[in-house]
Amino acid sequence: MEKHTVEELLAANRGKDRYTAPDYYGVDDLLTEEQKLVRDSVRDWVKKDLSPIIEYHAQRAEFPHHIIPGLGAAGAFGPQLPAEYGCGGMDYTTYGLIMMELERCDSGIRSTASVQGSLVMYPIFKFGSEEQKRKYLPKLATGEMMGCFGLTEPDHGSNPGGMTTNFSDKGDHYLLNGAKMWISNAPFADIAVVWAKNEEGKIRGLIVERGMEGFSTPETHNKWSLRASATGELVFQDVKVPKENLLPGVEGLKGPLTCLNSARYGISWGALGAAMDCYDTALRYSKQRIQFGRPIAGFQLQQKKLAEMITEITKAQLLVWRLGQLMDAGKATPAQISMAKRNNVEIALKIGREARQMLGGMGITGEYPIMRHMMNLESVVTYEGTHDIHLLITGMDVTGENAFA
Ligand code: TGC
Ligand code: FAD
Repeated sequence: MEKHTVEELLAANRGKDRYTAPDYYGVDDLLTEEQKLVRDSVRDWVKKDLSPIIEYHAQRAEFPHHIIPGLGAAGAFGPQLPAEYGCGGMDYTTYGLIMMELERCDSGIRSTASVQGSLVMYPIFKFGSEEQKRKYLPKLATGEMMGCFGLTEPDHGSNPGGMTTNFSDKGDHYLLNGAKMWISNAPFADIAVVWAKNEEGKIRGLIVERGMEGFSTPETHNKWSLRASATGELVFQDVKVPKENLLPGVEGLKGPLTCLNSARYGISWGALGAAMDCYDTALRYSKQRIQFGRPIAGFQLQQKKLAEMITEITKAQLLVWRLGQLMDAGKATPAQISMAKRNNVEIALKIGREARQMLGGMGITGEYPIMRHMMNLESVVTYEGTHDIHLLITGMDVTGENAFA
């Protein structure tokens, strides 16, 4: 693919994004003016600065580094965390709306934001010392510093409790050894929040900084999914981690899983955004595409697809709106979050596939976003707990029987 500058891409593609958000049940009326204001400003930023460049970067499998300050200014990094640490000070519904607008454009960009906000900033805020919060959070909020989250290992994905990455106490520092795999943002992150076992086998969180000797972040190539997001490994070979980099506030698997609640919540909104974009694209196309002398929107089979898509989107919008209320009230359970993540990613995948067919051959090209959404969603259905794992969490919640034990 021919190389282009950002300026060339913006000049060629600005104004082409004609997204109109579907809102069949007037869910907008349930939002506050402030929530709508933030949502609309992120939507405008996406149309102006992200949509024009995203396809190019996805095709080239390159993360668009130049957007980081824009994401920070749009409030995408830790909007739900307190303003006293330079964060957004907003509610969880607003956080969800921001993730929805980003993933409407591309799941990989939402990934970057949800890792930063929910998996790096959130654990530092929730489990970090006051010094750690003051040192890292303001810079992470603007994007001056970027982070990643290391939980998954080559041999421990769905079962993170089996992790083997470990650290030992060497008096004035810890010595960290092991490896993490499939880590979003790893290739460029300045810091990594890493979950590892201590000498007693207890899981703790450590903040590992780029540049520490023995720490490397090789990039994972040849992905057909999330191509605009950078994924990599975290390799630790006798890394000396200062003692002040241990997160003091939590011990055990509940540490990383608590962070996942926040990130999975954001994904439930985000995946819905991708579904809404697929529907909106297919609806517009169906009104313009003429076959057999009339717009394909007039054929009953195409109407069935669109009617079923908007029905699922409307149900999913109501689901996340209610979940946002529960999050803001501090009442959302992990199982409720699992249900929303699983449902909304599943409907997004199905809607993507149907929408792709409605565009016929054009649906497989980069002229339209649908195929990119479909491929991205194949990662989203797997990360942050697979489709199966979330089903088993719901199963355990309703029956009281633990299928993992
Ligand atoms: P189990 O024995 O059930 O629980 C261990 C401890 O954790 C507590 N707990 C939770 N706490 C907070 N939130 C939750 N959601 C929690 N779930 C469990 C639990 O109460 C217990 O606490 P305690 O005090 O008794 O010790 O754990 P298990 O080993 O049986 O595993 C349970 C299972 C399978 C549900 C869990 O491990 C799981 O969710 N597996 C999926 C792994 C996963 O989601 N990995 C995600 C990696 S990060 C990622 O994918 C980022 S992609 C980001 C992007 O690019 O956007
Ligand atoms: P496995 O756990 O090996 O699962 C394989 C299959 O077995 C799945 O279908 C699963 O549902 C099924 N399965 C497993 N256990 C059970 C069971 N008990 N019952 C029934 N079925 C079961 N991780 C991070 O820590 N940080 C990141 O930033 C991050 N980013 C990622 C980015 C991308 C693009 C991808 C693809 C992954 C990322 N991950 C990250 C890892 C992700 O969380 C894991 O891939 C995921 O948790 C699944 O683990 P696994 O791939 O090892 O699959």
